[in-house]
Amino acid sequence: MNKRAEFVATNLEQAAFWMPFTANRQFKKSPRLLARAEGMYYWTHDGRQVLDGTSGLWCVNAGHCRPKIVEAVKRQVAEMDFAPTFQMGHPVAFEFAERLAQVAPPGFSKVFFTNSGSESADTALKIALAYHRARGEAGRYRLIGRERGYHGVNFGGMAVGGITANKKVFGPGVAGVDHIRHTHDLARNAFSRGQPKHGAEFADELERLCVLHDPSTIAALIVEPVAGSAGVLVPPVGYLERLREICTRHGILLIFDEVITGFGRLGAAFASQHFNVMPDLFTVAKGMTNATVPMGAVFVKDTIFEPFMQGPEGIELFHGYTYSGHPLACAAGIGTLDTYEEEGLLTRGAGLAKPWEDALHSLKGAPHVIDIRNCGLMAAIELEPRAGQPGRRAYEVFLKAFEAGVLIRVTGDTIALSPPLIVERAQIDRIVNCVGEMLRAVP
Ligand code: PXG
Repeated sequence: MNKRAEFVATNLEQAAFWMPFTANRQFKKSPRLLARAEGMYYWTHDGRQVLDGTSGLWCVNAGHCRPKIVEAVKRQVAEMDFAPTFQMGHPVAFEFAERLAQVAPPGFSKVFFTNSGSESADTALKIALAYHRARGEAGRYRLIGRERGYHGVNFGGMAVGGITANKKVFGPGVAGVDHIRHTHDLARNAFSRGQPKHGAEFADELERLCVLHDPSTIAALIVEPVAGSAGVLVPPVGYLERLREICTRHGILLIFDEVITGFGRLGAAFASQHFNVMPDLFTVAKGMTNATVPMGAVFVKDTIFEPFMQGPEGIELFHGYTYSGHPLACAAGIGTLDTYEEEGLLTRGAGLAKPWEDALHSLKGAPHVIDIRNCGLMAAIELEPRAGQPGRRAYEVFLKAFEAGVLIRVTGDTIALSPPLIVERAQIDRIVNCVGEMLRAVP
């Protein structure tokens, strides 16, 4: 055990660290501490090896501590720690933006840097509003999200998000927000492999909101192509196409939140390419720097960028963060893209998607399982909640799997899986077998 881990392990009950999205009292009574990582594995503070079935938090797409990324960050931190990007610039930010534009779908040639997925969501919403105004349509102010959507925890993303627990104690939030319904439909779609067959018509809810509010008041719709946090909700066949069509018809901008789906998770660089449906803007974070240094971005189509450049001379968008384009994050990002490219990781998931799907669906019939969903290298196993104790059963599976050396993630009674894109077939089997064993071990 290293010294720091030892300190933390012995002093946790009174620890200063207020942990995010964590049951602090419960955790600090029996902590789970990760102290080292490499490739597909973590090691706990007491030296146990744990197979990472979740890419950290859906973000370490290339696996842990990859040499190219580590080296790039080391070099950059010694050369220039920080430089401003407000009315100043530095080469590494320009280079990384260029490299990103090269992996983006055609037409997305502009990149706005943020520091997280939450900031990316708020930035995308603000760009959408400012875009309409720049074109003389200031009356488009409404923002539409979706039930069960997750767009981070800042006020904009929280408002368009649709996870009740993340909103209910934080007041009325942003005005002019509405939501379309989610696409989860267990009755018709349980145990679908890949995209479910039923539910394209859920997209027509957007049409209904257009009638209710008048489309000329709606600025943008934001959705995750595959909802992640809400438990891997894969879009029904034809659903995204229909959203695209309705948005286009009414002049509403379509924003894809690709914070989870971006950078190879579905077997293409971005979900828009996997589903062949193009948004007007899309957000990323997580896999963008392999999570080595926090960073996010909004990709913007040329046609969205242009009106901003036609206004009066001067600052075109009054928005940005001190750390937009931070040199360390950009260096990590370049090392990340190099790693993705050298190892073909942005498309590796396409070849693994079928074995992944087959392995997962072998759990159909295992105790408690009421649905299995998969897309690319994402998956969810939904459990029947234990009577009167929602979330408890999945949480116990999580604890037992961790004890057995496999890290999984649970949200409510759904187990979510998203291994690094370097995962091997034997490791897929290990993850799935471990989950199966723990499902049989919990009441
Ligand atoms: N959009 C999407 C689609 C996300 O999944 C964010 C925005 C916010 O990103 P930041 O970097 O601000 O956290 C996310 C984050 C989980 C889980 O297991 C998911 C996220 C974060 C933590 C846990 O469901 N997604």
